[in-house]
Amino acid sequence: ADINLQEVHDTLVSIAFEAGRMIMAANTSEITTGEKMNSADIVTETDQAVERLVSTRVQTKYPSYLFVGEETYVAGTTRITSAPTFIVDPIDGTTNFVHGFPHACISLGFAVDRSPSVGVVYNPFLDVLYTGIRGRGSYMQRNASLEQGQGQGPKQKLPLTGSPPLGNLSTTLVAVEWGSQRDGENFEVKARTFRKLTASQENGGSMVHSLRSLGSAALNICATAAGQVDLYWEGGCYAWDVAAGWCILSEAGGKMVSGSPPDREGEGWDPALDSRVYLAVRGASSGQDEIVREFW
Ligand code: LIP
Repeated sequence: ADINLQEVHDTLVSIAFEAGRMIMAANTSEITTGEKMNSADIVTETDQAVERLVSTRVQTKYPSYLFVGEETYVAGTTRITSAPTFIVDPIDGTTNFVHGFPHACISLGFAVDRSPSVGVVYNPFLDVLYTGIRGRGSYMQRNASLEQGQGQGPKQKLPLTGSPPLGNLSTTLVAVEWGSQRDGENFEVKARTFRKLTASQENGGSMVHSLRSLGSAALNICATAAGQVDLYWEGGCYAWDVAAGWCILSEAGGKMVSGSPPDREGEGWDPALDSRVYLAVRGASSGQDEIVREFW
């Protein structure tokens, strides 16, 4: 049967606003946190409640589509198949949420044939909405939850500013994250990568303009799609961190490379098999492949 991506998009946008109200209603002084892998890997009751809300809403409307969510994912069991699948992070940026740093979002992705086909990323703290539909472009909107004529911003097509050439790595602003894994080879890869990016060229580095670490994978990808940063690299994302943003980024002419060194590009990933390393590059008339090569 034909899948109506516009309808899925509209449904996800209204769920995102509802989830956003739930996140904003949570009293940060009363947040109870739990730990997953370690003390830097936080989950709150709000993450779980928002995921229940989203899964109930989408499964009521689309009972035949699959649902994968961060809080109900089972390592080694949950797979992304070619079936139409909602891929959801109820709060991306949980650490920010817990600390009251206003940079967290709800990330609602929808994949068909493992290809990110709809993306809705909503930051309720700033009331900024990012959306994308495969083949139909991606957009950013401020004051998104307000009514038209009551202060709602226009839908701005992404990327926000034209795309000047990317140049080389040394002229880029790069978003990175430490993530929650703080030991073993994964930690070493991150530390080495950050050092290499920031060290002067005499010290064997690329000396990029700077690094930014804002605490939400999905918002980092959206910032890349918007052209506010040139690149975003992370050595430990899951499907729900990237699914929605991936669609928004590709529709903005950007590129997502997964694997290190890049083992595949574009479509078709498996959270159980991937190295979970992702490099997002903003849209540009040229130079994306060169930047990817230079990065690795
Ligand atoms: C987290 C991101 C964070 C990233 C982690 C993780 P959570 O998601 O927001 O920026 O570094 O890898 O994905 O746990 O807040 O949903």
